[in-house]
Amino acid sequence: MTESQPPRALRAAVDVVVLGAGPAGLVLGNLLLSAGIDCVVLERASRSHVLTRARAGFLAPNTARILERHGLADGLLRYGLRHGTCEFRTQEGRFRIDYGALGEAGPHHVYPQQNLVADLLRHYLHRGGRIHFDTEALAVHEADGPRPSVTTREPDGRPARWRARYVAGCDGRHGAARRSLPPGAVRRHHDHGVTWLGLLAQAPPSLDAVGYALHDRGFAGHMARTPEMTRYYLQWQRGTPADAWSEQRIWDELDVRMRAADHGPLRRGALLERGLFDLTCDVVEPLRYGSLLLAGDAASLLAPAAAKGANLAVLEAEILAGALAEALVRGDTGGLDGYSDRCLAHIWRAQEFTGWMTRLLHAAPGADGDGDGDRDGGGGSLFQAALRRSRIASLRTSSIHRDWFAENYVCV
Ligand code: RFL
Repeated sequence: MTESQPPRALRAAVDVVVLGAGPAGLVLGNLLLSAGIDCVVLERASRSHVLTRARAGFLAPNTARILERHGLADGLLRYGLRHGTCEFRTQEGRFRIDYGALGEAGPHHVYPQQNLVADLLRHYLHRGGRIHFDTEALAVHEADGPRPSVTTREPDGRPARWRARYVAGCDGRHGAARRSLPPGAVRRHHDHGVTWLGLLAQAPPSLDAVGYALHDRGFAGHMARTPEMTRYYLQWQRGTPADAWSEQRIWDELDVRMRAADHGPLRRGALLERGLFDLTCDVVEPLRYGSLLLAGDAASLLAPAAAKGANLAVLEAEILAGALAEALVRGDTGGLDGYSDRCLAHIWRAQEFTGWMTRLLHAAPGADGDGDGDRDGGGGSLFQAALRRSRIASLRTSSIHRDWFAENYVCV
């Protein structure tokens, strides 16, 4: 804040300021409005950016149930695809797990995250919700007291301050909520040592399953998004720019790793998006600091290998909305007191499975030293490769292992 730009008059106080208009923030905003709680959502990006940001697609059965319970699932149920099968491709051949038919949970709904966000925003506005785009939260202040505030940079570039009873930090891993945590906050962080090149192809899915290909040259993945769009992933040399390869080279490499020669060609199309994702993860503990509460990626970041992040964000938003409603409507803060522990149990279970899945799909380069001196660039050491083969064999042959996989794959 500079002297030539004095803070704008204090914005009217609200019960809850929600930072971020992703799945966590918009589910929370909708549920708070339904409970009669005054809130405002502050979003750094523009409306058009928020409505076109392609990320998640696989939504778990429990996520669909939560959205349905609160009247937010119309688009998902109408346009979402159902997906209940994984196909693993290895040098020993391929096999499938019909995870949607195993266990009790059921299949995933495949629905692009930007469509879900558009639905959530439409419902939020329809319920009378207030949202400010192009408004960046800079810091959360006085979270240890009863009247926290948020300083922002408004769309015209001037600073402002918002007062609230509670602040919900749903602004992702690089947001203001994380930056405002007190010095004692713990962020447990792990780097799986693997990078993915994430691709969005304007091409129909090539198989009617999630495809996980394990190859000496590195992992490749296939995930449907819509009948016209497919996500592909390539394990990538960290440090190599995303645009280092031509489209032709990328498709040729996907063909090799997905073993198209044995299992059928991939349906090619223009690559609309390329992004690099280091497979890192972290958890902030606890998730509550007085009047500041974290949810979604702001609370915990997961590697995308097991498609859990958006699902956790929705679950945590529902739990947080219930706890805030109890506190603000009935004066009972028990739900807020237990919020962190309740969510962390889900988060650590999701982290554990995601870590297992990440180790199944790749041996991180240089992950161990088995002394054989025999390392390859993409797949890691011989020891790691042998462990992976054994894990895969167990998954292929053990019905108990497949049941375990099915339960954990869709559970949040
Ligand atoms: P989001 O969606 O990042 O939204 C946070 C919002 O906060 C805004 N923001 C700020 N606003 C105000 N002030 C600030 N200082 C701010 N800083 C940031 C941002 O602009 C943004 O609008 O977090 P949220 O709501 O917690 O949701 C989390 C999910 O987006 C994320 O976990 C998933 O996308 C992860 N993920 C997947 N999750 C699944 O459940 N299923 C999947 O299939 C799946 N696929 C994926 C994924 C993530 C991927 N990437 C990005 C690595 C596929 C990919 C490629």
